[in-house]
Amino acid sequence: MPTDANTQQLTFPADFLLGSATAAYQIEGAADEDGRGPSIWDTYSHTPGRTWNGDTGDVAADHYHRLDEDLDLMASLGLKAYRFSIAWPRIQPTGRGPANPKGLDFYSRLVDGLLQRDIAPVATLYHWDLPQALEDEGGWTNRETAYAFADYARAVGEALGDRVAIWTTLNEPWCSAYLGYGAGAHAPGRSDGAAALTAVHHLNLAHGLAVQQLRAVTTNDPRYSVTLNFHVLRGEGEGADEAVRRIDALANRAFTEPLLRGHYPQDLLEDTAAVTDWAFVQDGDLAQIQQPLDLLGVNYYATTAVRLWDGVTPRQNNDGHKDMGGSPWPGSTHVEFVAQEGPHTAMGWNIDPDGLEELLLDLHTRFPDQPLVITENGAAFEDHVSTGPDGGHAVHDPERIDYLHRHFAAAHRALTAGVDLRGYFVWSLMDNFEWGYGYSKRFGIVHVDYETQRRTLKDSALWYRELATTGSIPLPGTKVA
Ligand code: IFM
Repeated sequence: MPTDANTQQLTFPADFLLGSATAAYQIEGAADEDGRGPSIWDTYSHTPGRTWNGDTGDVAADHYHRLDEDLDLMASLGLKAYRFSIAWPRIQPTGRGPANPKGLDFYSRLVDGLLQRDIAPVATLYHWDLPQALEDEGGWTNRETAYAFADYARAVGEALGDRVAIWTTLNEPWCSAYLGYGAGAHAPGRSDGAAALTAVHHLNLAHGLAVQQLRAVTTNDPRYSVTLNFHVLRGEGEGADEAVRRIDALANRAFTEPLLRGHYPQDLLEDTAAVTDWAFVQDGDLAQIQQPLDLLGVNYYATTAVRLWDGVTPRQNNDGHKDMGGSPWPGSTHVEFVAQEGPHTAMGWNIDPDGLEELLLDLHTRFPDQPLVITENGAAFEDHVSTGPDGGHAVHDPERIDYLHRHFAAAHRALTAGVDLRGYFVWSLMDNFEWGYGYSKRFGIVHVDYETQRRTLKDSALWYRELATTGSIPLPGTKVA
């Protein structure tokens, strides 16, 4: 039973989007089929030592070949919306040039299949799989990549812009920039703080340009959004406020301020002055970046504890990301990331539903007119498949149900307090390639047997089906099977 379970019925509004999310490279497989070009994640995952066990997304959950089966699965769970990402290298194998009809056709079939099942299509244009050819020209450190992204957005908008309900330009640009170019923990695996900050700006610019291109070609009056992975910070010790301020600037305000307010925070520019002079920000860029957004996507999993490092004791680096030697925090070696007490998921991330409520309330206070949507929340745990006497399979995952229950209740509290929250997408629909952790971490509410590709509904999927179909968080003890 959830540890702080509500005993009162908590119901979401009738039009609240109860959905689930995935990303192209994590589930599709079919890495070199139908004209798809290589992405930075193909290169990175095929480089020895980069991912757990040398795992790659070559096959993943084979979703590319199991589209209809997976669509039926979503319908069987009663999902109101499905958040997926489009693989840029399927559409433009080298990141430029004419759109590949077979690539577009796959996503067109996906969107049609969702609409046929009354599931709202929520499309993300970029969930980290940059065409390798663009990386060869500098990737996100090259300003031209932002313009190439705008062209790609237009091509996808022209093909799907009569049917997609919500467009999201970027997923977690923090990860693309800092983990990809600063920490080396994500593709393309670079460890250069100046490159990371340059990437931050070019990703922000790409977002603004893409929104404008989409608006110019879509015909069904969709909503536009971007998804950020906010860092909810807990300061510790002397200088806690300074540690929090500094990491908040890098992690959160480096995106919210330009995207929603049209400027970079002065303290961010000053904190990173020894790393870069920000000369890559050109006149007029911020006006391009600040586009009105219908929804701000919020990804939340855990909180982050920080304190100023004393420079003597070994520096703690528990920031929740695979340590590949580089730092995702340019100019911040005097801040350390402290381990937190309490329960953790299989990722080693602490479980703190209050952090989600705080985040939603804080965003609502800072951006009162900005509707929000939780575009990712979920947890990895050690799952085991059991076989019943009738040969049927099951995965009993009470910890995941507990995690989801408590986070949904936290979101409901925020909603009740007046936050304009429009939906909640569970990460993830199915087990998938967890980036540097390969297939060692399972976030799905649907279990995937990677040998056979058999899908098994975990108990959490049955629990979520009850929530999605009734609109109410199942009361503890509710029979959902
Ligand atoms: O799997 C990822 C996803 O691709 C982006 N957000 C966090 C998830 C869990 O790490």
